[in-house]
Amino acid sequence: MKLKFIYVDTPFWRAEVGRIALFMGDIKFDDVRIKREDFSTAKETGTLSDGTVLPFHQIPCLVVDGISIAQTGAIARFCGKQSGLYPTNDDVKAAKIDEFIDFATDLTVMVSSTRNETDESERIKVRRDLSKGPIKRKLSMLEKNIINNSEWLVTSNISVADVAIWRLLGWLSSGILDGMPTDLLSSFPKIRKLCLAVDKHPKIQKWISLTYPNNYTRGNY
Ligand SMILES: N[C@@H](CCC(=O)N[C@@H](CS)C(=O)NCC(=O)O)C(=O)O
Repeated sequence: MKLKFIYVDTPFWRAEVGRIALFMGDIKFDDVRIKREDFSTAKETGTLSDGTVLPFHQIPCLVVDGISIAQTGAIARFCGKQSGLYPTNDDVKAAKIDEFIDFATDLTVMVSSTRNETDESERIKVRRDLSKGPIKRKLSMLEKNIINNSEWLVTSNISVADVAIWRLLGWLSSGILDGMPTDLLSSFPKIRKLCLAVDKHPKIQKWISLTYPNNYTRGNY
C-alpha cells in the first residue's frame, strides 16, 4: 500500500494524529508538506499543483494507492487501524476514541473562529474571554473524563485519542495564539499528566527530534 500524507509544514494536531500513528506503527509513508501558495490555490480548485485531489478542498488529506481521503477523523481512524493505535475489534473502545477526536474538533472550531478577528486587541480579548469561559468549561469536562487508573485515555497502550489531545492542548497552551494564556491547563492535573505522558513517550520523542524545529514550544503542561 502506497501512502502519501498531505499537510503544510506545521505540527498541528489534525495532521500529527495521522502522521504520528503511521510513524509509531513503522508504516512507511510519504510525508508531503505543501507550500502555503500551493494550498491557497487548492482551496479554490480542489487540486494541488501535482494533480493530487483534495476532496473537500481542505487538509489534511491522505492518499492511499491514489485514492484521496479527507477529514481528520477519517484519516486518524485509518492510520490508527494500520498502526495499532485504534482498535479493530472493540467497537466500544473505538467509539470512545472517536469521542476524543470529535472533542478536539469542537475545541478547534471554537478557537479557529477567532482567527477571523483582524483587530488585534479585540482578538486578544475574545480569546481571553474564551479561555476563561467556554474553553475552561470544555477542559473541565475533559478532566472529568480522564479515568485515574490508566495512563492513557481509552486503551491500555497509547491511541490516536491521546496523540490528538496532546497536540491540540499543546497548541492551545503554547503561547502561539495571542490572547490564549499559557497557564490554560494549570488547574487540570489529569490533562497535564496525560500530555506529559504522551510527550515523553520514546516514539513521540523520536518523531519530535526528526520533524519539529529546534526548541519548538510544544505546549505548557
Ligand atoms: N472537517 C475538516 C476540517 C479541516 C480544516 O479545516 N483544515 C484546514 C487547515 S487546518 C483547511 O483546510 N482550511 C481551508 C478551508 O477550509 O478552506 C477535517 O476534519 O479535516
